[in-house]
Amino acid sequence: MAENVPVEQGQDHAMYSVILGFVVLAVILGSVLFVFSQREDSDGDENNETPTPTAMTEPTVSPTDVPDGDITDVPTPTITVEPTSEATNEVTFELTGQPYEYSLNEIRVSQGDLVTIEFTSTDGFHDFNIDELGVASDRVNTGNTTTVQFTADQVGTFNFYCSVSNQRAQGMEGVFIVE
Ligand SMILES: [Cu+2]
Repeated sequence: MAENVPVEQGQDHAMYSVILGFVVLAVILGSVLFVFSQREDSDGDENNETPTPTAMTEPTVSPTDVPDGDITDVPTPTITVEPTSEATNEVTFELTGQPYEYSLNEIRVSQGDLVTIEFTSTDGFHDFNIDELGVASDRVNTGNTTTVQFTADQVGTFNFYCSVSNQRAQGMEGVFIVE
């Protein structure tokens, strides 16, 4: 009779082992299936995402960089070459006026000169004008100076004169020659 107890216990152990085996198998199978399903999902996602950024990146970079570089490089050397402004010759005359004459009767320049007239009244109210060249200075009184600047763009002999009252008729004029 003493043998019955261990036999029943052994059968119980066997039953537990079988159940445990099924549970372990179920867990392993479930894990394997889960891993496979995860891989399929992740592979699908990667395949869908990969071509999209690649396709967008390549056309954006290539056309933007290449034309900008070509357009920028071409005009820059053209602008850098600028030795054309050397031709301007600047000449300055200091001129005074008094009743009824200027300190100079004749002023002579070359065509294209940039002319500056610094005109000072030493006595009375005077100005400096050349109608043909569009020159008309401010009127200045005794001790004051005014400056006019213009380009002698046309060849010829012109009169400069004072426009105050009848001072030109009284002799306040001169000759401005562009040659
Ligand atoms: Cu005058």
